[in-house]
Amino acid sequence: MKILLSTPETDQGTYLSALKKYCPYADIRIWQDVKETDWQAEYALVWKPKNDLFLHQKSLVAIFNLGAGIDALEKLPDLPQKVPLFKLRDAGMGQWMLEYILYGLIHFGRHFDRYQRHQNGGNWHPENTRNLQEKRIGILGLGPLGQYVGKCLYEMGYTVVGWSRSLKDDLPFEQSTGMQSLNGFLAQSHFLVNLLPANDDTYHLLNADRLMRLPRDSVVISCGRGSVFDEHALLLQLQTRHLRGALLDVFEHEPLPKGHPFWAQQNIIVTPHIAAPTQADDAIKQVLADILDIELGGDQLY
Ligand code: OXD
Repeated sequence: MKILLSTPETDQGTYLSALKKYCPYADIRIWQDVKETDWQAEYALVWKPKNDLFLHQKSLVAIFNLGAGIDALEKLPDLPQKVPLFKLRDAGMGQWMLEYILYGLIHFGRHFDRYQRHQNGGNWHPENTRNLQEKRIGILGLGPLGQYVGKCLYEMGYTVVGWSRSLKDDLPFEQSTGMQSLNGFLAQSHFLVNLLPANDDTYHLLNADRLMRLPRDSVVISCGRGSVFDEHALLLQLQTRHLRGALLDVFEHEPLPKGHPFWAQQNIIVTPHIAAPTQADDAIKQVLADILDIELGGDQLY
């Protein structure tokens, strides 16, 4: 089996070790090291690869995106359209995402933002705190990560409502489905968690009008893709304190440019796209299970 690995922006060594561990007999190459023009891989495992990979590799049976979001890959002009593309589903990222979101819930929900300010002023000032479980957590996007996080929060006793374009089976929490229900869903979300991917349908989905629908004092936690928000509209809602605060991990342009007003906005916490890093071991196990499925003639293509 011939496997090509290309993750130029991340440590390829950890993926390579995991591949060698779980698939010791495969012919595994890193894209930069492929010198023979006739060496053609069957499977390409990639994260933000260079476009030229697809100009030279013409025998691919499947492409595996080593992340959940395929937006960067889809922008490459020579990405073959007929080769099946797989993406990571959970592969160990769900737990990381859950922890990130819990941090945002607790930071704002238990008033740690205010206690920080009180401490700066030397003030001993207990805040009036309501049970966090009475607030509604709206999960925007019910892909594998949204479903995982929603189920965990629900099982922990939180009130969860999920929104997606189509109804998902077997979820224990309430769901809102389709564009016609979006405004109603937003109006009930005291915490809005963005787990939507970047595509034409989600671009600036949360514009000024929709952000206004969120209840006063609500909190935004964004860890899907940043282009889902109109960032100017989000900033305005935070400046005017219609929104209480935001924990933002993803942005329309990354890295977030120096001088972007989000950096200095006091009720925003900026993190550099670290909510749920790909876990090399889990990712490779998922990819190899999918390859086995293909080789056995399975039809579970994603
Ligand atoms: C992903 C990401 O898509 O890390 O997996 O953003």
